[in-house]
Amino acid sequence: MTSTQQDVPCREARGETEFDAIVVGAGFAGLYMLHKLRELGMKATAIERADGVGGTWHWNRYPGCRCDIESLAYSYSFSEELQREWTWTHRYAAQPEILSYLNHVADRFDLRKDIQLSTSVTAAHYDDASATWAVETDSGERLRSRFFVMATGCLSDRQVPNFAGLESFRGDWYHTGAWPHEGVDFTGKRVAVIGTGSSGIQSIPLIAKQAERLYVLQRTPQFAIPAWNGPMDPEVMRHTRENYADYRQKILDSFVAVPFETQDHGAHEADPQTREAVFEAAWKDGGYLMLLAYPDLIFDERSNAHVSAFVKQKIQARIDDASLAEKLTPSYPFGAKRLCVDTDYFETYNRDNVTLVSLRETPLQEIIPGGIRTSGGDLDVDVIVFATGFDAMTGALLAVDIRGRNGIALRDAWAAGPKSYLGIAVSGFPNMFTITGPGSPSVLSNMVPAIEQHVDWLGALLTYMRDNGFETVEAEREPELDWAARVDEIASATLYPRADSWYMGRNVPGKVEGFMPFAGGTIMYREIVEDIAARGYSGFALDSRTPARTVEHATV
Ligand code: FAD
Ligand code: N01
Repeated sequence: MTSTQQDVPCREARGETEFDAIVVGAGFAGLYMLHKLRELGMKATAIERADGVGGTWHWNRYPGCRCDIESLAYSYSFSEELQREWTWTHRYAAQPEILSYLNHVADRFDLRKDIQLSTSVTAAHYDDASATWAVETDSGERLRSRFFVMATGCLSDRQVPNFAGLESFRGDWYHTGAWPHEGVDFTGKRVAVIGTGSSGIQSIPLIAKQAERLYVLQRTPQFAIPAWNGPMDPEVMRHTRENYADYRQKILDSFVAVPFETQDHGAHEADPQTREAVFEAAWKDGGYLMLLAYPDLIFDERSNAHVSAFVKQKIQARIDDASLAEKLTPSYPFGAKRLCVDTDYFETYNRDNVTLVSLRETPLQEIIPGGIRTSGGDLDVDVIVFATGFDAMTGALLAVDIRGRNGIALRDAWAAGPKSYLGIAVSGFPNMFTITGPGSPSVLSNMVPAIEQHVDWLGALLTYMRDNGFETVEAEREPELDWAARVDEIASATLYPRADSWYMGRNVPGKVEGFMPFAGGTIMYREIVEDIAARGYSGFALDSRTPARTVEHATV
């Protein structure tokens, strides 16, 4: 048995059904949350649907999958030993390397013995009398805990569009977010990739190299910046390792938790030559940070027009055929959809075996046994790859039947869109927490520091409760509504609402629209939540009532 396999029987079989805390998910968030709860002396368990730890990095094994935040920054900071002993081999590590890192974390901190794999949490109901959560899984287990933490991921509820006829398809189909562990051999195959977001853009160049023919079905063109990925410079690795404290401080001091120095004025204020030089330097550096070349690019229409024009011209220069280049050029504000980071994406369209199918011109009508029918004709294919994304931020939370005080369902509480205090807690749902939930910076920042910040903040809250004899904590309604209004207000000062993005919930038919993350940046967010903590967790109701229950294991 390898260290990645499950080596413990289920909790119920071991007679363990009562916990101080149950964590759902074993990705970056679930693993660190479990570790933190253990540090606090709690009896905790994590429950994970997958048959291994790693979350995103367990599920997304498509060709080309890698991070788009540099690995030195996209990694945990909570353990000095961990960051000193790990060596990243590339500027942007590929999925297998990030997965090995997370497996290493699970082993190094001996987390596996408290992780139940291959198990989905299906329901969690709060019982007011005992102030506990009753948690059910798809294996029929019934567990109980005082605290309930959803670490289920912002991008884990994958979406296969409801195309007519998919069941009739004779070939194979895959979603990038549930890629077979053994890989897929496209040699000699005619392949269609539907979707040109980050997953499509990473996988398309590699699939094109292997497949006999590739059709890319594009609904919306995307902005992508080259990664210029390459092996990690050993000197950079060594220097960072020896100065991690400084490096992590730069992360804390940055707007999106990635070390970067931006300009001190807006792009539209700069003279054209300087602006061009700044954009050129950001382009040469590559990646997501292009969006931060000036601080106002996502806030100011004029500045955004400058960067959009610059990047569009760069995109067009990468494609030989001018009319094809036009079809591949986005028309919404730069960065308003999640910016993609690519390796050879646009050049792929210069290959003879690649055809772009614009679904705006020739809409997809149905899947047929031999392929895909569009209004422009049939595409004969052997394999369909759905790079069609996720029901982001709320999908995995609402997939569980969560009921709070008085049986209120989270699905009902959020019927008009998610309302959450700080993206961490929801009124009516005591002792329940969401790591990087809607209303926190989460997906607008480097996610690993965002996760660590939430887990650390929760660790401090739980310690405060223990020290002051509080049994329950619950977000109050008014502060929650005020926070939601603030999230909306900041979002409306940005250009994000101008694109049909998953940030806005517009990628899922029928989903309530609204900008979900907190767009004020990680520095402002951290200051707010730390201030709230310093004021005795204002906006939270803390209750010291001893509930009518037998607490066998509770140590907080
Ligand atoms: P996840 O890693 O999604 O883990 C959640 C886990 O919860 C999953 O394993 C899931 O199976 C489990 N789960 C969900 N519901 C249930 C249930 N009901 N019962 C049991 N288990 C459940 N972010 C960045 O900042 N930088 C990047 O470069 C980056 N690259 C990405 C690349 C890809 C392909 C994708 C899809 C996302 C990327 N992200 C990136 C975002 C990424 O999701 C986060 O960085 C991070 O990995 C999230 O960790 P998590 O633990 O919060 O969630
Ligand atoms: O998903 P997406 P993703 N018919 O939603 C199209 C992170 N990530 O998996 O734009 C036809 O971005 C859809 O079209 P449109 C990152 O945060 C990071 O690619 O909605 N097309 C779009 O083109 C990212 O943002 C990396 O018009 C349909 C595509 O499918 C997030 O995860 C790598 C359709 C979906 O793009 C999600 O990325 C991967 C339909 N019915 C993921 N429905 C890194 O690089 C959807 N589409 C680190």
